[in-house]
Amino acid sequence: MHYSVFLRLLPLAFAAFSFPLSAESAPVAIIPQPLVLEQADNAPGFQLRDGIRVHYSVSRSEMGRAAIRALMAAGFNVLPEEMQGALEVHHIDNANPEAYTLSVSAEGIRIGAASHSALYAAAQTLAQAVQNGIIPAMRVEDAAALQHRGIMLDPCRHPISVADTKRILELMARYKLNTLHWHLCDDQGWRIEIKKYPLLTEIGSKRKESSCWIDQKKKDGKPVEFHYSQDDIREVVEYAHSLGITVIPEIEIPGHASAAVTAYPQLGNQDCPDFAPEVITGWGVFPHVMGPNPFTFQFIEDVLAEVCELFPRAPYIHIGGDEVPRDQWQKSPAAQAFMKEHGYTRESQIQDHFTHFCAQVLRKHGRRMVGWDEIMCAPQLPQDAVVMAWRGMDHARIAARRGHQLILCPIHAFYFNFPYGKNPADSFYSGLTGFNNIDCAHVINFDTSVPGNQVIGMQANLWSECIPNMQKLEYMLVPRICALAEHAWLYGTPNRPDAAHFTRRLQAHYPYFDSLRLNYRKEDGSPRLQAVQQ
Ligand code: TNX
Repeated sequence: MHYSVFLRLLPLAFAAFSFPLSAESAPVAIIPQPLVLEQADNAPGFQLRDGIRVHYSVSRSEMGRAAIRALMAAGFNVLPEEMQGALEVHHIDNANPEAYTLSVSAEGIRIGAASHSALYAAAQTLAQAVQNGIIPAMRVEDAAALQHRGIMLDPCRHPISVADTKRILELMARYKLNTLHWHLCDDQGWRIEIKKYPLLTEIGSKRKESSCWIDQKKKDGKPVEFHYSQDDIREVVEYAHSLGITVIPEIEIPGHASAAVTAYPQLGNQDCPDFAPEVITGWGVFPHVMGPNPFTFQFIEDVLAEVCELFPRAPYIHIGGDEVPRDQWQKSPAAQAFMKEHGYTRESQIQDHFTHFCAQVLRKHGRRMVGWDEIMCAPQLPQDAVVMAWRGMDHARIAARRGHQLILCPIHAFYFNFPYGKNPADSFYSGLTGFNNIDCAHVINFDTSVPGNQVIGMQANLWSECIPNMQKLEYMLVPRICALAEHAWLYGTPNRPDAAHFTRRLQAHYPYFDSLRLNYRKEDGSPRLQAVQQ
């Protein structure tokens, strides 16, 4: 694949990396580690003073204007152009659009980038390097190995406000994560306004109360009512874009559909005995799945049309597809008649039918489909479907063998809802048990190798059953987000730095977390600011 060509051109990438001691500045500690980083010994760095003044050529080129936006997104003050401007920007030819180069000296900053998106990474490298108002003299050659580097947020199980979502986006941008996977509906709540189906949010965004994780029978008695208006969605999408982040929405089809079916019972399998949908107050997998009927197929077309409009830059749209129980389809005479009509012999073929239908609808909108790895049960799954492999690396390797592009988020390493460690403090702070010991070293070292070159992305998923507030969310996310960013950026790179190298560099990032007042997890396992609520 194109990026490996780039890497082959840099065989000495890591041999060249060192922490030379400079009279001017301490070693820079960038996360993710750039492929080549040379910090000049004894050379004076670039003094920021009141900001970065651009060279006259910069605001005359599209690339230059994009660089200004990227620098501002990274927190720099960019000053108007002048003849002696210190910032120069140029295009570099590289098969990998994520490639960029930097050179910093006392005289100025030169950025080379293969695309606009690479400028965001270049700007964040500069931002991370700043020490006491100086960017140390250095030279960088860098490129992300993967084009999709992300975090999945789940505002369904517990709400996450627009303001808090923006805060998370800023943190993602700092570590060059360029994709937010937004899980917008589930059994416990429908969170995105759809104009054509107002009951989705009028009814489907409200639940009576929530379960405690450990003892699901214990309920907190607190009603939850939360959704994003279409204006909220646009605001988040635009804000993300200003930071170089693309938002990929997820609409769960045909399972995890209790909230949708509660709002519109016609979407469900109404002829099943005991059909009584409700927005779920517990956690797990629930029987309400969509029924294969004309109302449902029209619903999918309509909802995906609005979603495509709201997310104009999303190259693929996530249609869920995970954990689909077949019981209702077995019991529903209408679902059985549908199977007969199509010559289906197994209930799983109803899910396949939904999957193919979604792919077809999305294609009409010029988008590809991405789904959880269960979508692979469909025979002749469209070749351009992207598979998000969560159940483990076996499923990732199957997807690759079948020729699908894939995004890795194996539950064994990239589920940040699970504890960092095994000690009692960890399970106390994390709540959700199952897999544990997902600490930074594990995130860095986990074997994600897949033969071939089908892997296009990697992300961490932050399911929110046990994440009722931002204190807890920050604790679960930080600092693991840095380890994820490092693994994704350097995916498949020979000689990528080890966990000890990462941990050393991470030390330099705690002051940044402190400046944002993040409730991150300290090295002793305790939260930085305050106890996290269960
Ligand atoms: C499985 S991962 C799920 C989610 C849960 C998560 C943690 C996946 C595609 N589905 O619905 O939140 O486990 O409990």
